[in-house]
Amino acid sequence: MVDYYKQADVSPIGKDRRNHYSYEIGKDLIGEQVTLVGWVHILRDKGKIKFLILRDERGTTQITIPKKRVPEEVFEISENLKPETAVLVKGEVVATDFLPSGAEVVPSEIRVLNWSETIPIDIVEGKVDIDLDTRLNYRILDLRKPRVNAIFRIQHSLVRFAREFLEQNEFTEIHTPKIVSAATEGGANLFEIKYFEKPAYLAQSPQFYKQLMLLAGFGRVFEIAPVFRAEKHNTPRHMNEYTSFDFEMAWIGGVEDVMKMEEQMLHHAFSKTKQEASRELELLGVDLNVPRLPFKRIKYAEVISLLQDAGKEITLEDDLDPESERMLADIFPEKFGADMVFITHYPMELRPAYTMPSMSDGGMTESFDLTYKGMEITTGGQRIHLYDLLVERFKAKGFDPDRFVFYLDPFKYGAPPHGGLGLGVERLTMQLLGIENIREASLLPRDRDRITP
Ligand code: AMO
Repeated sequence: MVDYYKQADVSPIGKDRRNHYSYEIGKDLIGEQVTLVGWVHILRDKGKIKFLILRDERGTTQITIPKKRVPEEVFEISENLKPETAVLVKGEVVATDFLPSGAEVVPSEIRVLNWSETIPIDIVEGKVDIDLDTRLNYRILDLRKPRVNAIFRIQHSLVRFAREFLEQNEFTEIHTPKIVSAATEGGANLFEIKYFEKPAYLAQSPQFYKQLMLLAGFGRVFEIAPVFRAEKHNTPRHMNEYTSFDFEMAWIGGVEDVMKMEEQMLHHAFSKTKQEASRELELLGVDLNVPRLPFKRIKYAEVISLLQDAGKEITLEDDLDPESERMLADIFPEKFGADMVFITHYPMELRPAYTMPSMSDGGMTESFDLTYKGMEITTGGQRIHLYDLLVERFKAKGFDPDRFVFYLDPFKYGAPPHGGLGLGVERLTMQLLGIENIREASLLPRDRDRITP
């Protein structure tokens, strides 16, 4: 049998198992034997003593290797280590005054689990400033940086606790097709794909299917999945694939029920993330401000007036452009003392065909966007559940109802009043952490120029 380990000049983990993470090495473990695994983060060679900063998934700790106090072979191995070598370290935790943790590890054994070639980018942050494009080319290594990794642990926490909230509130998680036959959000940014003999598209949103699942008898549903937008331009807040966090609820009294559910969900997710991801937030220097309930609500028409007052040339017929959003990032905190603001009652022209027209505000809709520090992070609203009105609105938007029979037809059979929303997971993350470019909030971003790694 080939001994692959011998061939590669490395050792197997064998029976040894990690019994601590690096960040746990502190005063309370002094005198204990520990087994750690991870990567060589930094090596400082002071001749007769070497310092190895070991990095694992949760942090770093110092392994101090004094020639006099460690077995000869341990010192020898330490001379061959290079940044990013994967190692297993066994040793004793000893006290030190030189580290904030008050403890370090003196090894009795260092085992090389895998060698690393010289890395093309620095994992140790702050050493060399490289541009985002280069970082993304080496994204797998880039993600090893503790601060970059932390972004996704925080994202995980936000999604985890938002999901937890929905589960506590009778929502069922669903998985709908991403290969679809028609646009949901209008045709402009649709990716066409080759699907045997027929044209097909990548889903822009689970919109139709999440609604249809309410008609199928699920009272409340949610889905967290990729969606695809053929945005032509590279902007700091658009990608061509992003993670859409959608929910949809039946038997609502109005759009207010949807907004209430969202604000409570985000309040829960933010509060729990503040506790559960405190180390990651601290690493990024972010003091997470849990938004106060209820979030402020303001009508679109009033937002337009506020922008006009601030000197912006804009009318009710216009969508909010990036400049408007930047202005609102200042206006909202000043006026309302809040980061989270719902903008409601958008004009019918600016909303998709499935949006419920408003009965109180003529020409407007029962819809909303949620803005966070000025940027739109969510779109939602009450949907049309009345078949005739739905067909009328499809025609008014220039869509041929015959092409949407699969969606429209079920509305003939007692569709419940309902509404819901779509939240961009990366946008939520970037706004929360103060990240400038949405690509940094995506593990492997897809944009006009990038489909690798
Ligand atoms: P909308 O198209 O506004 O609404 O999208 C919902 C949310 O998704 C995020 N988002 C994006 N994030 C990154 N890159 C993009 N190109 C991008 N486009 C949108 C934003 C936005 O608020 N079906 C409706 C939702 C609904 O009504 O339920 C929809 O998709 O955060």
